[in-house]
Amino acid sequence: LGYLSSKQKGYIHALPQRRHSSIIRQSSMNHEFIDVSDEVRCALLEKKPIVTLESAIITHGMPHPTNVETAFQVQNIVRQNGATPATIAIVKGRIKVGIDDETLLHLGEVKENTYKTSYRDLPFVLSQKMNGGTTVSTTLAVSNSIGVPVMVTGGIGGVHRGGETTMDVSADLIELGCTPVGVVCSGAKSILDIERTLEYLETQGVLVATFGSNKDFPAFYSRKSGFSSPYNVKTTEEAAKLLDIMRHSELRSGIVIAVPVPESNSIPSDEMEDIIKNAVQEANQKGIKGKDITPYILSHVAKSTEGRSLSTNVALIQNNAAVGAKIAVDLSELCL
Ligand code: PSU
Ligand code: MN
Repeated sequence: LGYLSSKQKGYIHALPQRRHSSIIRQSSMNHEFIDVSDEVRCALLEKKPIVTLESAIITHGMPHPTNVETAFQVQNIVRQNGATPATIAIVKGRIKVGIDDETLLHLGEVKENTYKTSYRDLPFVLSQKMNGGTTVSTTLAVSNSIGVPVMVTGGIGGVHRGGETTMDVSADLIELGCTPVGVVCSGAKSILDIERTLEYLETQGVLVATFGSNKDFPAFYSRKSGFSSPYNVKTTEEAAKLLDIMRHSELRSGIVIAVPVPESNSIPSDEMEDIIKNAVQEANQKGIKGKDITPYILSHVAKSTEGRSLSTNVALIQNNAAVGAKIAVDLSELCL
């Protein structure tokens, strides 16, 4: 502020505390489109720790009935660890924050007319009054709109293999770049180009930290990807401190807290590599494109590993829910 006159400086300091400044482009949604459940509303009013959860993993990421079983377990794990779960999904064109059990069962069972809703899909799904499973990108925007800085998922989308020519880069990375929310995940699947995904996150201003002392950015099924995270956080308190700074400094971008899958549930990366190569090749041969690629490869991998990848997927998201809830609790106890 050195170039301003003292009068101008005085004026700046007299400005009211700025929230969601128009200078910074943050993803945020008008509350008119959002219905908040009673449980989540109470938690918000009482400033209790809350964790938001995405729902594309329920509608498109996992087969039935594992998807609904896992979704219920994850909500309970968040509660057991002292936070309120807020599963975000779209029901008949309304964005729901916190969904009741019946709705969750329905979304997990009936796949027709249920859209995998990434950020760009929102106007369509809302205007057609459809149901939608929200990807990380959409869930981030909604989470920020209601002021919840912690979100939990299994894995984030990323730069796809061959993305340097196809330009298939998940909207998750773009939203992370303009939404100050911490995403607790197990890194990104090695169906993606992890090296370029990390580069892209750096460009977007997204801090990436592996949880624990392992340098590697985790590769979802495997604890190691062969690529280092720029940072580590050893405890949930340390992670909470990052999110606290993110909020109070009014940064534009989010943070990725990458939690390696528990050792006993991990699948070594060399074992996954062949399976993934086949899946990517088959997707290319069949001409699978765009938003259908991730779900296609996920189900192919689940079949090739005879369900082992699915139980790994369940284990890691359960673990992420516990870590995410603890971070939310620690964050609520911090005041800067
Ligand atoms: N990775 C997974 N499981 C998932 C997804 C990613 O291991 O279910 C879902 C998430 O909802 C993520 C989305 O936000 O896929 C990314 O899709 P795309 O690559 O089309 O952006
Ligand atoms: Mn894509």
